[in-house]
This record gives sequence, structure tokens and C-alpha cells, in this order.
Amino acid sequence: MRARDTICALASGPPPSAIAVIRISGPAVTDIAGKLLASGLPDARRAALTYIYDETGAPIDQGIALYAKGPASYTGEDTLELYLHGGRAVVDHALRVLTALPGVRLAEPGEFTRRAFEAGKLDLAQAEGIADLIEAETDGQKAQALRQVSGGLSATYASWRDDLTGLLALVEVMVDFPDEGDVSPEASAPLRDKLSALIAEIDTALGDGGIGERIREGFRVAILGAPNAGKSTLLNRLAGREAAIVTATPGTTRDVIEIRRTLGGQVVWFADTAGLRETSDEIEAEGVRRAIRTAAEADLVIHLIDGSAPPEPPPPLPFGAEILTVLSKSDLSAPAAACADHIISALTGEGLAALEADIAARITARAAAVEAPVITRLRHRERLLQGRAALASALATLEAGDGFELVAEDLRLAARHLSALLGRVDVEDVLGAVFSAFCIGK
Ligand SMILES: Nc1nc2c(ncn2[C@@H]2O[C@H](COP(=O)(O)OP(=O)(O)O)[C@@H](O)[C@H]2O)c(=O)[nH]1
Ligand SMILES: [Mg+2]
Repeated sequence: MRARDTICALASGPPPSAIAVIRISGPAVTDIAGKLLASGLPDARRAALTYIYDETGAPIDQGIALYAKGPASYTGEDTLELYLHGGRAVVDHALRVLTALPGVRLAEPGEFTRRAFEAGKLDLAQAEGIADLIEAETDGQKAQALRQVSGGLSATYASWRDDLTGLLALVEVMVDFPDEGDVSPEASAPLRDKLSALIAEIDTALGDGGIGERIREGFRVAILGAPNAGKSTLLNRLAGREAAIVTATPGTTRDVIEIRRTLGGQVVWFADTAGLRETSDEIEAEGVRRAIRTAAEADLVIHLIDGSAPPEPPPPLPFGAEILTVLSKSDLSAPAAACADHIISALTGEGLAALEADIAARITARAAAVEAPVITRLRHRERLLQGRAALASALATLEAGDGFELVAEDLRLAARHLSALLGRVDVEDVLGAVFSAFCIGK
């Protein structure tokens, strides 16, 4: 087998920075330390202040070297971290020297974590959590990612997979030893109960309203209303910049324009949309369709009404969405209608702080509605849906009394989907449970 490459990379932000961290992982680490460090290979887990030399013996820099001996390291391999002065020339020199060594190359994106996964240091859900933690820009995203890194999510998935493994073990025994008794329809009742309980647990996670994904990707607020209500002006005000074109000509906005804000510790996307009206203009009509679609997918809809204009019949607002009714242009005339959640002027800013605070409170309430969301990304949701479908099929087969072979087939499929969440697909799990839970040799 070919020896594994040793990988290296700048682990800290781009230079110049106060300190640059260069991370090295792989079989060449001890050689590298022996060759390049004045200190030689430092004791494991003890910071060593040392000169670092290049191949000609010229110093690259003086810095700290930290050695971790595999498997007691992040990647599970021997690793060396060099803390250098964060100048561009220092970093370039160090990486040039390292990658010129035999068997050493620059790491691919995520490769250190991939090695950690391959070494069994973390599962796939935890690895995804690490990626999310690095990307996190809000408190909400950070808290969710940290829970995922620390294995909170993995524990839920693993417990489902273990339940399923137990069920599969039961069924396998019934398939393999049908004449040992105990396989009457009554005998399958506990199996059906356990299966139903597992399906119910997965359904609870699936019915979380997509909160985990929203925290990760952002909540959605759509601004909807008649042409000239002031939607684009409001969006620009919320963005603090001229993101959308504002004119006195109705029908100016045709596409959906989105801006990103942080409100209540969560990412919130505001979407400006085309004014809702009957139109023969093909492009504008498409804009109206997009507006309705955007609103239908939003967590919250701001229905903006020109408070200075005569009242109009309400536009066809999408069912299901939470709607805030907002009267605009309060600077022009005191609006007559009283039945509004907010009265604002996007021009002067009047009422905007209250509107933002209200939106923040509603988003915060949504985010808190599910205490610890299980599903944080589409990959998980899809796998769970597929796993759930296989479980439901197993249950239907059991109820129809159609034979344990088919049930086992469905359960194995479901187990594969649940295992994929953690990145582990292993029949040994099933075999282990079969042989430990039953006295096969009796
Ligand atoms: N006086 C006043 N004019 C506004 C206000 N908001 C928007 N407008 C004006 O109303 C017109 C239509 O605004 P716009 O934002 O393009 O409306 P949209 O069609 O709903 O996007 C423009 O001439 C804006 O300057 C406001 O709060 N006060
Ligand atoms: Mg507009």
C-alpha cells in the first residue's frame, strides 16, 4: 500500500496576522520536526520555543512548535503545529519548504477533518457541525453548530440506529429460525409497537418546522403589497443601502431582491417583491408569481399598505404564512386605518425600530419553539424521510403478515439511511446485536 501523504496548511486567517498557525499531519511529521526544528521533535503536547530552518539551514522564523503523537490528535495521525509570526513572507517560506519535502503536500479543503472522520475521531454529523461552527455568524448558528460538534445530534441519530439494529436483530432471528416457535403474529406485536414508536420519534423530528435549517441558513421575511406601497423603500431602509430601485412608477420591481440582516441573534433574509396587481406585462406578471411564491415560503410576510392612499381591496395573500400588516408613508398623512400592526415611514424612519423589534421577537420565538432541533440541513431531512418511508413499509408488511424476509429487507434499508447520517454503514453492527442478544446456540 502506498504511504499516506503528509498534509500541511495555513490553519489561521490570511496574512498578515499576529500569529500564523501552520498545521502538518501525517507520517512525515517526526522527520519534518527532526529536519527543520532546532529543538528536534518536541515532547508530545508540550509547547517548544524553537527556531525553524529551511533546507539550506537558513532560519524561516522563531516560533512555537506543538507535537501530538497519533492517535491522540485531531486527525488521529502524528501532527505538528507551528505558531509563527503571521507575515506573508514567513508563511510563504514555511509552506514552500514543507511542500518541497518528499511525501508532503498542501491539504485539500477539509482534509484534516476528513482524516479525523476516517480515523473515527468524529462522525459525519459532527464533521458537518465543525464546518457550520466555522461559518457561524450569529449566536443562534454558533449554539446549534456547537451542539452538533459535541455530539448532541449524533447521539439522537445513534440511538435511533441502535433501536433499529435491535429490531433488525429480532427480525433476522425470525427469518433464520422460523421453526423455533415464537414467530406467530402475536409474537410480532412487540416488534410492531417498537417500530411504531421509532417512527413516531422520527416524525417528531421531521415536524420541527424546519427550525434547524432556518437557524443555519436564515429566516425569511417577504415584503408584499400593491405597487407603490413603498416596499423597495422599506427594503433599502432595512438594508441601509440602495439595494432595490425606487421610483414613483408603479411596477418598477420585477424580480425578488433579498438582503441579509441579523435580528434577535438570527440571520434574517428580507425579500422585496413585485407589487401585486393584474398586469398584461409578461415580465411583471412573472414578477408577481415570484412574489407570491416567495411569500408562500417565508416565515413571516410584511403586508405593506400605502397609508396615505385610499384603501384598496386586500391582495391574495398566501395562506399559512404569519402576516404583519404595516401601513407606510406615515409622514404624508395620518393613516385612517387603525387595524395595522405597525405604522411606519420608510422615508423618515418613523416606526422602523418598533417593526424591527417585533420581527426580532417573532423570529426569536420561532427559534426557541423547538428546544434542540435535530435536523440542521437538507441531507439529514432527506435521509430521515427515506429511512422513515422504509420503516413505514416494514410496519405495513408486518401488519399484512407478509413475511419477515420483506420486513428485514425494509429495516436494512432504513438502517442504511440512518447510518448514513453518521457516515457509518456497517453490517457488523447488526451481526453483533444478533449474536449478543439471543442464545442462538441453545
Ligand atoms: N413620503 C413617502 N414616500 C415614500 C415612502 N416610501 C416610499 N415612498 C415613495 O413611494 C414611491 C414608491 O416607492 P417604492 O419603494 O418604489 O414602492 P414599491 O413599488 O412598493 O416598491 C416612491 O416615489 C417612493 O419615494 C414613505 O415612507 N414616505
Ligand atoms: Mg418596488
